[in-house]
Amino acid sequence: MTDLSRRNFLGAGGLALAGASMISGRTQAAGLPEAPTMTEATMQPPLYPTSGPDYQPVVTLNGWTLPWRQKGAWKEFHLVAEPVVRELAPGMKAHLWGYNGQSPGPTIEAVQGDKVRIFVTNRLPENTAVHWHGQLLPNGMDGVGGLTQPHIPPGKTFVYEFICQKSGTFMYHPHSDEMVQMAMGMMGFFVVHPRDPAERRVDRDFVFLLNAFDIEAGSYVPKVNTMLDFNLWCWNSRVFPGIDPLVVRQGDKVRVRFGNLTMTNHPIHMHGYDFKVTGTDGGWVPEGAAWPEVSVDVAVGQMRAFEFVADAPGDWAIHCHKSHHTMNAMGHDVKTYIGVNMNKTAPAIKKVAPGYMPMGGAGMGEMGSMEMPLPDNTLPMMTGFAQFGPVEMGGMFSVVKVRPGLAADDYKDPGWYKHPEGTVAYEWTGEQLAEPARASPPDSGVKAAEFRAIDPRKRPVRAAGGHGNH
Ligand SMILES: [Cu+2]
Repeated sequence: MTDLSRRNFLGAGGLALAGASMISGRTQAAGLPEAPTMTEATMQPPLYPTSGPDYQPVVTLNGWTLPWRQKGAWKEFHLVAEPVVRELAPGMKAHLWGYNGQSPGPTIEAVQGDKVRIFVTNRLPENTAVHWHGQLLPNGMDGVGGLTQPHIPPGKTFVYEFICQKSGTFMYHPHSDEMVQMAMGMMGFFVVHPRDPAERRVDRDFVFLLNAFDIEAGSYVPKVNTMLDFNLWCWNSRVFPGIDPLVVRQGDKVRVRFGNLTMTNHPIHMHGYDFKVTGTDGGWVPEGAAWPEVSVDVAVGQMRAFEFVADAPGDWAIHCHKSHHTMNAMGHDVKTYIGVNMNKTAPAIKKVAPGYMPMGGAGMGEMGSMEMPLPDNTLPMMTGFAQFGPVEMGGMFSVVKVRPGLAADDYKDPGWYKHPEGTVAYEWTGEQLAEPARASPPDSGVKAAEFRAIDPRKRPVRAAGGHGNH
């Protein structure tokens, strides 16, 4: 495709596509809209509409919005299902399946009442089909292979046509060899904006999908039959510290939307604010009924949206509150060594397992600052550094960075928050403090200093009657 015809195509999508150079075109058979592709894993600028009703576009964490072509009354999109390489965070790439060069696929944005025509080309080695999760549409457009349509064979293109009947938050994903294709990363976000741009208007609107992979240390391809014990908990197929910050101008009205295509629920918790849950699977929550929360649980297959006014500047953590979901692969299958003196044990283990590193005799926090030898293409389980030291996180964790005076479309990482003097927790160096009152614990027969991870049933048997607790 020539530069000129590409410009014509992008004209439908918008001038604001500053990252256009990163979108490489593909020549399609006559009549098909271009299927742009993206390989950059960083968040692309919002794609403003240049035709049709106005709206405030969303930004996709570590992702992008699929440009479309207006053809008569129809907005035409082109998805290509294909194998992709996705960097999960610097230091690890995964061999996945996705759409248009990436997992997840691009976000689709439309307006309530839009007629959308979505071409889906299958470049996978097996059949696929796309389900438009949450959309109200004719049964035959619902994308359930075998049930509502024939599966799309490799090499073929199918067309989906429907009217976006209501605004809200939706997803798309395969309904054909579904477990394998979702375990391989096939999914995308779908946002339908209200017809009236003043309705539910916000200044910044962030979207991401929750997804999970099970990739063994040192390997690239997810295990596709894992049911629960995934080891990489992702937002848009990225893990901390690879997940973009949510950059916000102080005073902005902000919406965060997410959909859950993992196999478990995720209580998403944001620090520093309470927020209102304004959107669920079925649509918008009436304003008077929106619940105040600081965490919102999102079940398997659900979508949620919450909103807040960003009045408090700072670097506010946002994360899943299941603590093993803020850890990367190496955090799984680690034995508990609290209280164990590894100085004695480690040399013995090192003899049989060279390169072995003792973990966590005093908790695992020390892991956050350690450079431990890892297999290639493997992320540390706890990682990331900020201005005060190691963050000791991984997985589903990012930072909402609220700053005064940003430009309306400035999503660049502003660096770490400069705290006003006297507003950071500090070490006490004054006079010795009196001992605080404390509860006296029941006697378990072990002194606190000797708490360790041993099975009490395996302790030597005491002589009968020899224990004060009886
Ligand atoms: Cu979680």
